[in-house]
Formats: sequence, structure tokens, C-alpha cells
Amino acid sequence: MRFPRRTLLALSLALPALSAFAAPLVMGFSQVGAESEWRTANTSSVKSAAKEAGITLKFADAQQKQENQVKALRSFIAQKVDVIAFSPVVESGWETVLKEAKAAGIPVILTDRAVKVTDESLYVTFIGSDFVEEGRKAAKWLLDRVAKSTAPAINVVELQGTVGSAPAIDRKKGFEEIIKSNAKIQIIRSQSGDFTRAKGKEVMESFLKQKDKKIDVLYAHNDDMAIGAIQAIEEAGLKPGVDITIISIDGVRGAFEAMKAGKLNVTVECNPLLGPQLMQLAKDVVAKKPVEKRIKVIEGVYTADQAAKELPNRKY
Ligand code: GZL
Repeated sequence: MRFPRRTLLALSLALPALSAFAAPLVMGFSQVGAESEWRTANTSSVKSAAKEAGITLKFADAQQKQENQVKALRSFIAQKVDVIAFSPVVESGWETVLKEAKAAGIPVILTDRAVKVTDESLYVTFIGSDFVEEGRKAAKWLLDRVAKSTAPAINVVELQGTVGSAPAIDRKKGFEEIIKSNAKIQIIRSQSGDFTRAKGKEVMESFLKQKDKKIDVLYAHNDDMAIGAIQAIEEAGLKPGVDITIISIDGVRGAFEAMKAGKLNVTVECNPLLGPQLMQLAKDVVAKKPVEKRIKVIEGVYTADQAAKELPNRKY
């Protein structure tokens, strides 16, 4: 069917204006859960940024269960959303549902955590922190801290994040890569606290009950587990941050308050405020603009002596 030249001209002039009346972009977002202060801040950033960007957000909380995330992704596919974004609770087990999204022509953005897939075309881009580097930063702080120590051994206990999750795997990897340079530093116990305060406290209690080796350092994969462990250390009659040096990751408000109280020694920042970048990415992806396959978040390291000054500036 051929349109008269004047109609085509009119349409081409009207199109930009018409786009203002286009239906808002619809994003299906599957969130890990509400397990930590970090996660709460991440959810708040995603929701406020979607509102700000005029994006209709369909938000699903998976309560840290992969099967709930798979269900949510399938629901978004059935609803024919324009784009799917999710933070995968664990790295593996996503091929099938991501193939379903691809078959439905719905682009997928990974946010916060990565997946292990054989076909990288199953997602368009991954925006999140470099967890291996966060583990390295934690270990480098410890190396500096014990550089002048005459102790024959530095015994570390480790509270790992959720088993199988990218941050738990990579934070362990980065930490172990760096401590290898000092044979005195040994991880004597390591167990998952699932990124929660309650589990962090419970596992630290079990570490403290085992009296065969003195605990010099706690390395916690997130602040919430460290804060739970601080309670366990105090209940055991020890001084957290003094009798046991505590290193954690995230940089949430609770960590700055613990550092200000002298109960935590250092937190490696992991920025949860990905919302605005994610929404712009979604618009670019839907508009089929080229985007980077891997977008890293810039982060710092904060020590106890900086806590009081930095606390008022914290946005999460
Ligand atoms: C890291 C994020 C982790 C945080 C935890 O980007 O996936 O999950 O470190 C959170 O606090 O539970």
C-alpha cells in the first residue's frame, strides 16, 4: 500500500511529537529479597528511579529463593513487559528461563549480581560491583594492619554470603588471592551467614564456642552479618573491633555507626544506588542503542577513623 508523499511528510514531522504520547516503558524487576540494609537501599533506589524515569515497574521480591525469581521472570514474559531486570540470587540455573525471555524477544538486564551461562547473548548487559576487587580491598587493608605484627599466626574466621551467589564466591576469591602473600594469615573457619544479621550472629556464636584456636580477625562478606557477629562477640564477653578485628563489605549506615562506636574496623563500599543508571540503561536497551556488556560501579573503602565525619554524608 503506497502513501501519498504529503502524508509521509506529515507523519515524519508528527512522529517526534507522537513519541511523547507513547505508552510508558514497562520493566519487570525481580529482586533477591529484603535480607540486608544494602538490599533495602537497592530496592528503594530502583523504585524511586523508575518513578523518576516514568517507567512502569512491576516489582517482585523473591525472598532469597531462586524458584520465586524464575516464577517472576516467567510472569513478566507472559505479561509481555518491554524489558526484564533482575539481581540473580545465585549464579547458576538461569539458562532455561533466559532462553524463554530471548524467544519472547524481551531484553534482560542483570543488575547487582551476575549469572553463569554458556550463551552470553541471553542477557544484554550487567551493571554491578566488582566483588573480587571488594575482596582484594578487604584483604589489602588486613595486610597493612598486620604488617608490623610479631604474632606467629593471624587467625581469620569468615562469614560468607549466600551459598552460590556471585558476591559470596567472588569476595572469597579476592580475599584469598591477596592474603596468600602473608603465610601468617590463615582462614581457620568459614561458613555462610546468608547475608543476614540473624544468621551472622548464629554462625559467629558457633565460631566462638570452638576454643581450639584464638580468633584474631572476622572477615564478613557484608555489614549485616558483621553487625550480627558483633552482638555475638559482645555476648561472649569480648570487645568487637579490639579483641577481634572486624572487616566487612557494603558500607551501610549500620556499619558507620558500628565503626563510630569502635566495634567495626573497616567496611569496603558496595554501592546499592544503581537505580538511575539502570533506568537509563533500560531506555537505551529498549531503543536498541548500543550498551556496554559490563558496567562497573565505582566504590571506596571506609575505616573507623573516618566514620564520624562520613556518617552524615551516607545516602544508604
Ligand atoms: C552486593 C549484594 C549483596 C550485599 C549484601 O552487590 O548482592 O547482597 O553485599 C546483599 O548485603 O544481601
